[in-house]
Amino acid sequence: MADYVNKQVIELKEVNEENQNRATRSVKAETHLSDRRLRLYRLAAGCLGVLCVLQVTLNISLRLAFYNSGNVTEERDQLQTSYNTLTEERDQLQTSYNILTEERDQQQTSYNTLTKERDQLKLIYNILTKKGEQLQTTYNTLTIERDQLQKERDDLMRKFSILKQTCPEGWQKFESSWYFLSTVKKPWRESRQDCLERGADLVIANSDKEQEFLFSFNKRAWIGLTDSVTEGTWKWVDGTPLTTPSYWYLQQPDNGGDNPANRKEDCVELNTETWRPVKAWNDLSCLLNRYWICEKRV
Ligand SMILES: [Ca+2]
Ligand SMILES: [Ca+2]
Repeated sequence: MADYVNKQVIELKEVNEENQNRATRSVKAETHLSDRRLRLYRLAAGCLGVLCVLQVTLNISLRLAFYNSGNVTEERDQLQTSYNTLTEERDQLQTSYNILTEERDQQQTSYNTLTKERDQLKLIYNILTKKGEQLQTTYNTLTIERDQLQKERDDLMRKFSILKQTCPEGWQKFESSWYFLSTVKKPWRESRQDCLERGADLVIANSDKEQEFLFSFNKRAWIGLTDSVTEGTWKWVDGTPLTTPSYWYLQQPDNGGDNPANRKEDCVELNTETWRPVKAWNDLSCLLNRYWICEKRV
């Protein structure tokens, strides 16, 4: 570019020198021309020089514009390339963003569905747990009722079995036992021995009804109660202590009272002098002879 400008300047100088030479030659050749014409020539030469300067300036400007235009185009192309690259990357990013957004929405939908299913399962679990507890309670209740029914059935079967059995001769049946009233009188120990030989023992009164039944024999008879081991501690012949109910007569047991003739009283008879069945026991000397009542549970 600089070379081109220098070249143009040189050409301009050459043109000016040529014009000056021509003017000199014209002055020499035409010295006779008038001053007016000389001034016209000089004016024309000056104009021509100005035109040459303008042309050179125009050429330089055009070259500069062209050169600049070339740089701009290259930069524009680079910018266009960068723009295209960025646009392509932006589109790829947009596509990735859209895919990720769609996947996120799908994950969110799956999460919501799983959460809903979990809540439903939890609700079902709670309902089943409650029903299980109710069933357990019902089962426990039914188990208790079943055990009670089995016990009642066993009792009924036992009573039915007793009812089917026939009393041996001389025995009487009352509820779940057989009873034997002796026809002779003996001391308490011999009386008990007789019962044992019959596969029974002296009677044990467990209830008002049984006591009333024994009283109905209307005999002064031994029962299976004694304090012969420890005075004042009454025990049945099966070893159980006397608890309620007890059916002592008035002021009994008295172990003979203050009368030494009564001796020690460690065995119990039924007193038929009273009119109250549940107030009929009297302690008496075991050596005295009395009827006796045997009892055999069946
Ligand atoms: Ca006594
Ligand atoms: Ca007495």
